[in-house]
Amino acid sequence: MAGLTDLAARVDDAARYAKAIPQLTVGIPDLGIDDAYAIQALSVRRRVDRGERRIGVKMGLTSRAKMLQVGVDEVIWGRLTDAMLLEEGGSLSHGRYVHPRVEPEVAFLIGRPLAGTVTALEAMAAVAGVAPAMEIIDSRYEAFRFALPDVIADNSSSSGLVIGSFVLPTIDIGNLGTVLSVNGAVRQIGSTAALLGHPVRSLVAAARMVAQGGEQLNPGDIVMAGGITAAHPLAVGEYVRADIEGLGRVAISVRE
Ligand code: 0L1
Ligand code: MG
Repeated sequence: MAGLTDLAARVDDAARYAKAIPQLTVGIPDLGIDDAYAIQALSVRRRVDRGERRIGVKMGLTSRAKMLQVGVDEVIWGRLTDAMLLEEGGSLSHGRYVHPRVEPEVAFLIGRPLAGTVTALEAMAAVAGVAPAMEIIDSRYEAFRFALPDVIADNSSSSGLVIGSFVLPTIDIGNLGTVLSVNGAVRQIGSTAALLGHPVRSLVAAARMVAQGGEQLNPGDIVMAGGITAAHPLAVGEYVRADIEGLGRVAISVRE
């Protein structure tokens, strides 16, 4: 089997140059989850070595529907860097990605250190703000197909994020109606309850999983809580907007 460092370079290059690669598990069918997270960490370290700054984490497969789709009963996580931030109301270049998709999310802004096994109450007490958000996911694997270790190694498909205005976490975010529209037409509807019943459960999982990786959530970190609806495949010329009841809206356009 190729070394973990080589595999990290493979997924990092695929993301950097927007060139799809075969699934790692095709060549390495017994690639394990721990090795997959090690590849992810090494690939993000390459980005940090190029000058990117870590700004938080994304949680993935946080809805039962997505878990069933992939055949797992555990969420996954990935690392966010400043190079992935997209300006709210701005545009993204489709050509920078392999086959990008967008999904509406809730973003948490961490105000106090958080790690390990925590209750929902403790997790919310560490939150300084909540915001409407969208994640750009882009599998670096051909045809957007992967097994669980593949997607974990590929930074859990995370590629970009658009964050709206943070508000104080005083509103109940447990069941907020969410609409994803494209060029003014509704494409997806859902509720924040799709995120494990309540988005805070995603934050609880984030605290546990980063601690398993020897890390913690720090003040100023962003935690993307997961896709509220199915992801929408992006096309050039689209104007995509997510509206989350009571939280606000966030939008982006797609250029070549
Ligand atoms: O953010 C997500 O839930 C996506 C995680 C990876 C699966 C996918 O790329 O659809
Ligand atoms: Mg997501």
